[in-house]
Amino acid sequence: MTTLESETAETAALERFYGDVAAAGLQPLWTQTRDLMTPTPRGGTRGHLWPWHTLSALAHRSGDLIPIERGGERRVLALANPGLGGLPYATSTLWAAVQFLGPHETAPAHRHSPGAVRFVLQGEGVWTAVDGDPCPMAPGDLVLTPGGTWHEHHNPGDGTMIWFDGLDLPMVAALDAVFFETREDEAPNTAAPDRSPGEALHGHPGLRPDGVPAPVGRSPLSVYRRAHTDAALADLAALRPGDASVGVTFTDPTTGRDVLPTLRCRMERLRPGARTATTRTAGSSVRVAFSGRGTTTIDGETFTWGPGDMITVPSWAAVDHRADDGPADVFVLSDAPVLEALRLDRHVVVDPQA
Ligand code: GTQ
Ligand code: FE2
Repeated sequence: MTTLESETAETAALERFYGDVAAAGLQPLWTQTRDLMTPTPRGGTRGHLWPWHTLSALAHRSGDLIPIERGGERRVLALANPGLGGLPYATSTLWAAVQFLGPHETAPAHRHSPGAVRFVLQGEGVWTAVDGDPCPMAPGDLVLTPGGTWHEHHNPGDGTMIWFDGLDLPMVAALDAVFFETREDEAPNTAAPDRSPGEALHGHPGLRPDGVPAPVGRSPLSVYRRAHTDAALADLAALRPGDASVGVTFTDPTTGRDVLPTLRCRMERLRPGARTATTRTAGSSVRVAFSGRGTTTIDGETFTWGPGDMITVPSWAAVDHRADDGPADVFVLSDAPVLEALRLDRHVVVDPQA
């Protein structure tokens, strides 16, 4: 055989081999190592901003056009990250959405294995029953509906409400562990309580009530009030006048751990005029501006935000924040508890606070 003939034979053998490998339902690692074993995380999730004026306008239009019925269950518009190929996911691990509840409406009772948190943006007088515990909702409040808890949303009043929904759905779906069921016995759509029985029992810092076993595997507190978050941040900011930002993490009062096994909820207060340190964190997050205005830089791209705007931060992106004129409060949802449980958590400071 000439050299040319042997090369041709080898090429033909290789082609047959790759064809047989594919036909056998196999793929060689050696052709794709660089895409799979990236030096640092390289998912599809992009830094992106959804402005409040768009979210709120479309949420209101959904209220005019779309009834809440069984099957649809919820009037929810999900943030679809432009890097995730049309999936209704804000990041590769987090579901984020705006939910609209109109006057005298009830979103029917259901439960599911994915866990959820709600952070209220606009409206009043709405309440969510969490395993029967009626939790009032007002702007800045956080309401938990952990995986497996029955929940229904009630709006007995004449106004509308919009809140932010955060779920671990992409993670639970990746694990093929999504379960969902409905129930037909919602509570009557009566006025919201001033506070939930769960709050009366478990909402006093550092005090565990006698004779009340906490529910197993989830926080007995289903609503966290804005007044408490605000006071905690004000006290923290007063103690740390030099810091560009202070933050608190919402926790289960019985364990001190994150509110859900999969989701971390935080509130950050940015001091005007100072930039936070530029950092990279493994795991993704969604930031919901609550009050004030500012800018966030994600891998060199600057996003300017105000109240109600939502921003996705991809894993390992270099990110920093700055409030503009006055202080700014930002609610942050992340998958950090999962990375920590799996010992995948990493955090570096790229550039210290300026
Ligand atoms: O309010 O129960 O954004 O079940 C997605 C799924 C909200 C809810 C969402 C849900 C809900
Ligand atoms: Fe739900």
